[in-house]
Amino acid sequence: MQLLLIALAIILVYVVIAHVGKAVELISLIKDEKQRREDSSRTQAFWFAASGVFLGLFIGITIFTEWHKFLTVPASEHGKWIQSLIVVSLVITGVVFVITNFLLFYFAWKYRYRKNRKALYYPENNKLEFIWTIVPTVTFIILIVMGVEKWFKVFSDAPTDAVQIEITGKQFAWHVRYGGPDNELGPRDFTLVNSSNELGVKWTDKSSRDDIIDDDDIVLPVNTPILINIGALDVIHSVYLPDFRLMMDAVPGVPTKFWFRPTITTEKMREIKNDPDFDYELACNQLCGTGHWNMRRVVKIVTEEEYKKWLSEQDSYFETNILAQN
Ligand SMILES: [Cu+2]
Repeated sequence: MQLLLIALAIILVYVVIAHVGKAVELISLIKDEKQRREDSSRTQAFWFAASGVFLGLFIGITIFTEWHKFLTVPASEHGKWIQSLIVVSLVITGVVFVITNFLLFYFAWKYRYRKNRKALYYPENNKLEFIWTIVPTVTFIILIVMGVEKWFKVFSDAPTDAVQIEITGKQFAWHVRYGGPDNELGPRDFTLVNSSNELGVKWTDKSSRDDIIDDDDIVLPVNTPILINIGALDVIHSVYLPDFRLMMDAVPGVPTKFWFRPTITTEKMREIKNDPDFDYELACNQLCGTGHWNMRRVVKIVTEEEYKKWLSEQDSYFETNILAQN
């Protein structure tokens, strides 16, 4: 019985709505056509402008609350340059975005249809066209020149005293090899690759003997140039160190490299972020297969003294693995 009453009530509400709708339609037919167009134009313009206000609020609040997640503190020298380029580009495009979008929504409201208003015929204005061609052109040239200048600095040759390391990607891990006490990476030869020498390091070469191959956290000194030699054994991976603003593809058969100078130790960054568990990370930035997510390594940036101490405690891979096996 109760269900039947509810069903009847729903049907009744539906009938009332349908009749009200019909009545509104009849009234609008009585009004003249132009007035109807003006009314509907006002409604549409109002909701369009309202959606603009909503969009503006949404974007503003998001930028305000999420900005710190978007651009974290850059932990390398060139990271600061890249950050400043991003900020300058964002400020310029942001101002233009706000002005043009405000005008878009405002004009849709201001110039809505009104029955007593005639449209103005305004075919061209050469001065205006000249301004809106020249201003963006000059702005873009300035941005590009700033970017290219930094590009050449980022991709310049590494200083000769740079700490040499090698990062090689494979499904699904990174092989990290350090130059060792002589800071020189021993040569590799693909004909030497086998199950106990995946990288094909030429162990007969003297410079290979002190190389360190370590599967633990990557340890690097602060304020020292570091040259990463990058490669891959199977598919394309990508060496991604977001806090240092560093990313370079690891391509099989095509050695790539990138040098950078970390400026903030892990300890210091933990203080800056007020997060005692923070760690820099190396991630793979190419979807390289099912275990892609697993290619994470912790990177520890330590003081130069700590780095020297750590280096002196490491065993040469040749002595502990190759010699011991034979
Ligand atoms: Cu990968």
